[in-house]
Amino acid sequence: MKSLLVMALMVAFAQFAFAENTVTYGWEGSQTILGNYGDIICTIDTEQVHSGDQALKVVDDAESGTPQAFVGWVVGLSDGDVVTASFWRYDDTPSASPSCRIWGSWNDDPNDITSYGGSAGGEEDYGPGTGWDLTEYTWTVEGGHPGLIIQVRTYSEAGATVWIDDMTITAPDGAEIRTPEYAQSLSPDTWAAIKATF
Ligand SMILES: [Ca+2]
Ligand SMILES: [Ca+2]
Repeated sequence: MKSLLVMALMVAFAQFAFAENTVTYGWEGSQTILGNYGDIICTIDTEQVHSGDQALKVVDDAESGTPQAFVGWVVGLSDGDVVTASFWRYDDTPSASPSCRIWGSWNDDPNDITSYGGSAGGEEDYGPGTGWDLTEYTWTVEGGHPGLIIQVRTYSEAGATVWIDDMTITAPDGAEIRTPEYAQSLSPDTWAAIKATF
């Protein structure tokens, strides 16, 4: 009886110790992205939708390079923490551009999304390019970076277009998961100042 109690306590403690926080975002409101790097145009769109009525339309606006749309931002992380993110992506050009990947970069200031701490890597797979597919990647925090930015990277030329929908981000309890909705929680002045830095 006593050992059962101990086991129950151990299970309860394990659940507490590994508690996770999961947030989803489906672009059903008016917020598009948290920020960007390079020339990329993001709008709320209804042409291709995975679920609900809307998705994020991502248009590469750069002649070369890999512009990035920042769709998630996790702060309050410590080394060893694990963050998993996924989203559905749409492209209908198998083995050819346009295509996109889920990628990450480290962020070193929870008040500044432009604070770049280096690439955090991502999922190499471009997907089948036969419509909607789910792409996912898991990062383990290292190097003392307190934040992670989750990106859509496009690999194509100006005008190439993909769609993104139904993002899920899981992080340890205690970390704060910010989706594009986070922009609404800031005062208009603060958000205008952040946007002006891009
Ligand atoms: Ca949606
Ligand atoms: Ca493609």
